[in-house]
Amino acid sequence: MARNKIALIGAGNIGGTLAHLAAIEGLGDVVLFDVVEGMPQGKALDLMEAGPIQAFDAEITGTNDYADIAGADVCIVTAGLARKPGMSRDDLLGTNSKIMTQVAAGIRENAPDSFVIVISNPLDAMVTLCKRETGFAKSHVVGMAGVLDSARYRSFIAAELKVSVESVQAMVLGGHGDDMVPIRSSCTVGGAPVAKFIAEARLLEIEERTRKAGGEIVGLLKTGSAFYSPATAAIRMAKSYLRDKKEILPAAAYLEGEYGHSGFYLGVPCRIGAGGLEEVVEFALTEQEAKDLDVSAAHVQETVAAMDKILAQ
Ligand code: TXD
Repeated sequence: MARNKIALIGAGNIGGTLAHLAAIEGLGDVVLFDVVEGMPQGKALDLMEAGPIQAFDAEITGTNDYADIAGADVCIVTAGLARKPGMSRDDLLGTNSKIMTQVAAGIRENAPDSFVIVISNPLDAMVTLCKRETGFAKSHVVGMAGVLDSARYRSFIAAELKVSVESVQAMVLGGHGDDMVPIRSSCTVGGAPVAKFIAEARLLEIEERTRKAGGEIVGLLKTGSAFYSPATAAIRMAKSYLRDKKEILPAAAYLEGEYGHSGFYLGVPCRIGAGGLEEVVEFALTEQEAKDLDVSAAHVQETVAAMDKILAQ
């Protein structure tokens, strides 16, 4: 049985980390694509040479030619600019929407049956554009943000309580922006509601830190944004697809009435299996959480409208 093929569109900080994680996890052969001559090829060679040490046999190649992603089972898109200190994710809209249009054409023409996971920011607008430009079904184009944002929420709570991260379950929904929505009502520690362990004021501080966690790292790195945790999050989603795990993971999905919204992408609980996004899972939110989700959705719609204006120029 042939190995799966994973195409990484963008071989920068996240792309290189994705390639390494995919090889270690044995997800399949990996093709790194980038527009920078030599860079994807160099990273692929470097990773291949790690194979004997880590005992992975994945074929890892680098290319500047979309034809080399032919037949990919999964495409993970990180192509685009990353934030610098002082920049919002929306500041990347102009440049990255033009890049995403090219990327979507490359995927449409060479990997028409692939499951596409978009990472590029501003995430919710970029994944909306990717679906539009590929013409793929909503089941096969999703955005990675919620798994990362939820992991941030979980890690802060675990650190606060000095418990295993595996004992903290939580979801962050909505757009991948400063108005993302940590869903406290379904956040548990050892199966019990988090509010039984952490006071309201401290929980509010943790939830605010979760919303701003991306910017916190950009401020520290100064030359770019987070890449280990975003890559790890996307690999979790790819694994649920490739191994038909049917995990329920927070991800940006194209809504058609779920959570009261339609016609754009928003971070919601998704069942991801061999059918791609198999189901948007709806569960009751508190009144405040539902209101916050609507605010976040409105911001996503504004960003998509701004993107459409730029693309129409
Ligand atoms: O949770 C999330 N979704 C976010 C996403 C988490 C962290 C980072 N987020 C965004 O991912 C970030 O704001 C960027 O928009 C992307 C990629 O971040 P990364 O840190 O990997 O950026 P790099 O290191 O600059 O890599 C981007 C690569 C770089 O090598 C460019 O040469 C390449 O993209 N690039 C292209 N590849 C293909 N096609 C085109 N046109 C192209 N233009 C640039």
